[in-house]
Amino acid sequence: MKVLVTGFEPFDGAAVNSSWELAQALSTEPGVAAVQLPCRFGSSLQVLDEALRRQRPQLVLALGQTPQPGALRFERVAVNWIDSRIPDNDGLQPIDVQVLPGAPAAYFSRLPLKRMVAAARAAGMPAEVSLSAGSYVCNQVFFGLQHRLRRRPGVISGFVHVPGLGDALSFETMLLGVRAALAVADQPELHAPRSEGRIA
Ligand code: PCA
Repeated sequence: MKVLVTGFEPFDGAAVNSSWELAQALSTEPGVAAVQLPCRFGSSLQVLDEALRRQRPQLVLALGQTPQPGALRFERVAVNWIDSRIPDNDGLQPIDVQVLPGAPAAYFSRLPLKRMVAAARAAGMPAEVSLSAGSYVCNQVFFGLQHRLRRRPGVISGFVHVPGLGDALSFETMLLGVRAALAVADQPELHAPRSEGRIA
């Protein structure tokens, strides 16, 4: 399976971005390509598009760094909304605008999140499903990724936020967790028994 893993360049004055360090480490495995995305509203999706065209991946795992410590956050939802808390690396700070005007309000991840969370935990890395990827460049990329792949249901794609390297967790532990999660990303979601019921 051809896999594309993306990570971001450092932002907000930092020297490194853990998401890019992890993406590079994952790309030593066969079939996995790593691409660095700019933390810039004006060019992140262009660079992502180029990577999708070049690699034609069957699975895309986009990574970004979160200030929230302690766990991998497997993002459930990408929203069509940007509301920047800080300027991006071009000094732009868009407030209350859509990622893609006219596109749907939100997309879900296509990753088997619960299976991946379980795999990361089994590898010793705390992990959880998250219901918000924020409203900054990570969410822009996540939304753009899901929108671009919306008519290609065979491609599995989604976004995971990872803690920074200053976190108490070692890089090795994070890498083991993300690697274990990636290894099950093409498998079906874990469903609790009787979870198929409908509401209303
Ligand atoms: N984290 C930021 C953007 C780039 C990154 O690594 C975010 O969470 O939006």
